[in-house]
Amino acid sequence: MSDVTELKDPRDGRGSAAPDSSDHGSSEPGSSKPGAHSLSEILSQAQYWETCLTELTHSKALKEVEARFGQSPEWLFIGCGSSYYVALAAAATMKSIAGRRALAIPASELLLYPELVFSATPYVPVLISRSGQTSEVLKAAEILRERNIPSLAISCAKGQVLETLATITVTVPADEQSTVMTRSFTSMLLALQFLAGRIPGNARYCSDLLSMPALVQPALNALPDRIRDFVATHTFTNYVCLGQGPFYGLACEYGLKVMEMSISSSQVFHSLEFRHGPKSVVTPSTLLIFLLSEHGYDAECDLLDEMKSLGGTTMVIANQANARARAAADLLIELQLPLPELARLAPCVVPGQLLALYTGLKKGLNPDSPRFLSRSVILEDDGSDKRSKKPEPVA
Ligand code: F1P
Repeated sequence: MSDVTELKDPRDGRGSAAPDSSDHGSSEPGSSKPGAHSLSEILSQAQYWETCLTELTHSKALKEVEARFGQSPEWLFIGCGSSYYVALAAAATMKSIAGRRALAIPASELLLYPELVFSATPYVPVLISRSGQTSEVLKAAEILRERNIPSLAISCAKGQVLETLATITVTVPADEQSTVMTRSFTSMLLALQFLAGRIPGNARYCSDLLSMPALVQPALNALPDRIRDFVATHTFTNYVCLGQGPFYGLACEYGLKVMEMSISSSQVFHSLEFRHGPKSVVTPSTLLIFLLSEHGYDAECDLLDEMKSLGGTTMVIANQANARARAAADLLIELQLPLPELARLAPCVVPGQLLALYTGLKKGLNPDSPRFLSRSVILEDDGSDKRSKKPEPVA
């Protein structure tokens, strides 16, 4: 039996959630112009975040989650693809904000190496899936049920099988028409961060999250034109995405967006790991993307300087850049939010989404619907993905 809480869609009673995207090189939502859906979904995020967090504040099911799972010392975040990267960032938040042990795993790890995953301590499994349909996540949910381990699910689609397998399901209304996850990624992450704030009764963190969407909107408005111009004037052969701590999961999401939306080659590292061998790939046609943290700011700036001196092209995402970061960045995105680091993870994802979108468009692709991909991976009994699309030419 699953207790489902469904949050309201921001479009209800407020007209279209998507701002006019025509100024940013694409068309109105609903048109078939390449990338139109993704662009509108990316640009609508702050509005979705606001609605999602406001609804969560009053959510009955969130209270039930707190009552049922709030004392648990250990949390296990589980997902596939982008949802696994949500899991990585959510686990980092749960550790820092709620002081609980937390781990993130791809669902396949639980299926193939359960002995490495199951712990003797009671823990809460959190099953993350936009579609609520992904075979590996459903299989993981079944295994948890067989072991009588109560679970929490978070999804963007209601009425899916995942709901019937999880003990409590929170549904966030941030689904997309596009294949690729953008606002569902950031909205599910925010919902889990809000939960991490509620568990220890950290009212300050919850209120920081609630204030973030309105504070960040002006910075987000400026992004599409800047990133589109950067993409138009540069050509890259490969992309390297770097982040530490809670930013590592975001760097993984940057790498995946670039692969999916622009069919480009990308790699992801914990920032300082990049010196230990991978830096040999740096050329001017390598875009090195630095998600600068506050914790590691100086050490990450040392790396940024070093990679710039090796001839790499750099994109830097920071809350506030100092003169050093400014000098070493070919493209600098500053959010300038008066909020702590863990309340600003969701907006840090947006530059990567736009970079991937505009790169795909420049290559003549349709980032809404990348080749070979479907919105979720549903495996047949023989383990194959029968919905995998046939090859299409790449520019
Ligand atoms: C989502 C996902 C996506 C990915 C791909 C396949 O699964 O893994 O991250 O872009 O299209 O599906 P889910 O969140 O629905 O389980």
